[in-house]
Amino acid sequence: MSIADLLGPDPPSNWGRWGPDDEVGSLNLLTAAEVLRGAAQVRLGRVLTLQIPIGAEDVESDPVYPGRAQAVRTAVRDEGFWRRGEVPETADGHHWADDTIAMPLQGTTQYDALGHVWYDGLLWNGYDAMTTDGRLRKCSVAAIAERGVVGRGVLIDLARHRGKPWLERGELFDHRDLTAAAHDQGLEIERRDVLLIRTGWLEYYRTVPNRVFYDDFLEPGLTYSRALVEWFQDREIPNLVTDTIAVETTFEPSTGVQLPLHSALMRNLGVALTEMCWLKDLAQACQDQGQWSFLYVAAPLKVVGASGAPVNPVVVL
Ligand code: UVW
Repeated sequence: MSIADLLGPDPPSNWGRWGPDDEVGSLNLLTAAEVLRGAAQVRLGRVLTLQIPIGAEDVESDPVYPGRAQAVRTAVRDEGFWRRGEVPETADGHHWADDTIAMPLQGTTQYDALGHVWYDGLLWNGYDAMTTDGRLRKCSVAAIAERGVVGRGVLIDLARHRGKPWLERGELFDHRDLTAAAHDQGLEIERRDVLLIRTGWLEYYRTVPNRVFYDDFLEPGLTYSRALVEWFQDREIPNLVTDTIAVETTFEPSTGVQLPLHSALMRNLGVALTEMCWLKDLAQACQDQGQWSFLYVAAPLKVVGASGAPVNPVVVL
């Protein structure tokens, strides 16, 4: 089955809602009033960062979607260059360290650009898919980066709700589970909340060898139903943030369609997707504080024309 068949001829859509030139979609919902609503959640002034490290030495590799390369950071200047006589001594004795990095822009915690996925030759807001040829001339990640993302964030801890350290391979949940988990946590998911969901999947990643993690790769997560997409549209969720590599379960179980929510939420509703966030420490902090809402602040790197870019989101409790 094709993705167009799965989503149907009249899928829930926000195309045109913010005009014909819009490139940031549902992030338009994060108005100044939403920024203030986010700031009003701050009680302790406690700051947490959600990016996973690039090139961590205590894991076998950085998590990436199968087929993507690892980040390679290379020192191009350090003390070794001078000690080995590979570079001339400076007149003033000043030494330094410099690096380069080569990596997929989706190879760590990152925002997908709204132009990252499409079907039927059209991307978000009806732009022609050929606007992606060579570089994204519409809906690149730079549009999200220029705007920034600030609002009230809420964390739904699905792993905690299900009484396990992490969800299992391919384990599914939907909007009803999110509501039930929020209820458990004494939290109400409000209109225009930035929605963070913890599955524990990156924590699982750190406990097993890569060959086990990537064998028959199938992430846990949300999966497509029209009711789920309507729930996102009704609640005007501007941004979905998870601790999995690709936000949703890898294949829709009844059709085998790969990552349909990328299209249903991002292409059709303009919901920004943020992947591979480290949510364990945030979950612990929220539990300790008995408060699951906070100020959420993020801006990916301004990579012109790119389909996504690394980000280190900041949460303030
Ligand atoms: C894919 O597009 C496969 O995944 P992601 O959204 O992680 O970039």
